[in-house]
This record gives sequence, structure tokens and C-alpha cells, in this order.
Amino acid sequence: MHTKAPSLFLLSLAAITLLALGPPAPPPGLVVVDFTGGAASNNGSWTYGIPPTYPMMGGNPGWYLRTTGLDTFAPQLRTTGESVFTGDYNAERVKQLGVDLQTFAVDFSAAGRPLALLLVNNNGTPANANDDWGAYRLGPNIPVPGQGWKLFSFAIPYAHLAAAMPPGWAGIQLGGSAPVPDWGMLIKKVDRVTFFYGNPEDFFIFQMWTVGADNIIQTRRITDTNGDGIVDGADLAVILGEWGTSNTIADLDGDGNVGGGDLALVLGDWGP
Ligand SMILES: [Ca+2]
Ligand SMILES: [Ca+2]
Ligand SMILES: [Ca+2]
Ligand SMILES: [Ca+2]
Repeated sequence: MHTKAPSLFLLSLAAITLLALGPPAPPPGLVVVDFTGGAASNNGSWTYGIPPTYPMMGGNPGWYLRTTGLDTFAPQLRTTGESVFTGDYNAERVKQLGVDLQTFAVDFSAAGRPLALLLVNNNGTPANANDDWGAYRLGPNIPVPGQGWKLFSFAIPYAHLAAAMPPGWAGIQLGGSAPVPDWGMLIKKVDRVTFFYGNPEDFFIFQMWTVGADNIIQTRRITDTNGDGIVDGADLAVILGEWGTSNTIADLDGDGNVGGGDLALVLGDWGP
């Protein structure tokens, strides 16, 4: 494979385009659930398992999702059903998931627990949890009461299609009849996303928790048009090949036309 750097002409074209764009629009490929307006804004139907409330103030900022009096060994903020947060992460080039969390109260202690991001495949049987499997990655510790909002971000190796787990990730069988986890299968069919309060392979005592979540974020690397994990000449060729059309694979900024704005996004995101 031969990779060519963009020409000086294209770089200048991109610079001129960037100057002409004016104030920054919301970055394309970004989904943020900030809970403004309450339940209707809860894209993904995120829940800790019991009905939440949606306070208008106190989030990071504004509205947020709050669950009071949750009796559990480990709070699990998770999607339910199909949404932008589930599906084929390879095809959608999902490169990052994030969330802001606050622990308002807990009986004994929330200290020393990493937050895990857990991606789950339901093995084709949504009604049977006994064959579910997936992969998780441990992040920084969950916030303790009084610490305020804490921001978490997990990089997703969406272009890793081998069965073996990518670095930093561990496979997990969630039920007795679960198959051996396969990253390549998982990344093409993520049925559930869970922010798990602790290492999902550890055991914890039950406690009463009051917890909040805000700004659940998914970032897609739409500049990687062919989903191979790098933005290079092949992606540039897609933009140039669709120049002047409205093909959505190349209309990255969503203005209805493949042009300088899309070219600038590709050049600005050049590399692995
Ligand atoms: Ca908010
Ligand atoms: Ca299942
Ligand atoms: Ca690419
Ligand atoms: Ca465009």
C-alpha cells in the first residue's frame, strides 16, 4: 500500500475553506445526550435499572439523569433497546464513548473503584441473558460523594476486526452458556453499552446509591470513509471522487454537497 500526503494545493484550498467557514458549527459525527428537556432527550434510554428523574439544574450543566436509592453492588448505567449507541461500531466508525458522572450518596464507600466501559453482544437472544458476552476496559475511578462531576472518555478500536481483544480490553462471559468473546464480532454488533461502577469481574457488597449522569457522548470518525482506522489518501480519494455530489459517505459536514468543507475535515484529521 502506498500512501500519499495531500498536495500543497489541496492544503491551501482547505485553509481557505476553513477561513471562510466562520464560527464553528457542532462537530460532525458527534452525539451528545445532555438530557435537556428530560426523558424525551434520553437517546438510548439510558438507565441505572430503576426509573430515573431528570432534574433541570445541577447537571454539567443544566438537566441531568438522576437515580435515587439504588440498591446494588455496582451501579450500571446502560442503554436499553436500539439507538445510536448500539449497532455496527465498525461501519459507524465509533471512535469514542464518554460520560460525566457524579456520586451524590452511598452508604459506605465508592472509593477505589475503576469505571468500566462494557460493550455487550446478546448472542442473538435478547430475552436470554445467560449467553451474553462482551468486552470491557477499565478507566479512572468513579467519583466519590462531594467530588462533583467527573468526566470519562474511552477510545474504541472500531477498525480492529480480529477475534483477539485489542490492547487494554478484556473479554467477558456474562452467563453460563456464553461463547468465547470475539472482538471482531462484537465491534460489528454492539447490543448494549454499560458504564459499570467497578471491575465487572470483582464482587462488591450491596449499598444504597444516589447517582447522576450527564453528557453521554459518542464520537464517530466520519473522516475515515473506508473504516480502516486511518485517514489517508484512500479517504481523500473518496472525497475527490464524489466532489460536487451529495453522497453522504463523502458529505462529512452534512451541508448537502461534497466540497471544500468535507476536504478540510479529512485533511484536519489526517493520520492514524
Ligand atoms: Ca445537561
Ligand atoms: Ca442473549
Ligand atoms: Ca481510511
Ligand atoms: Ca459537505
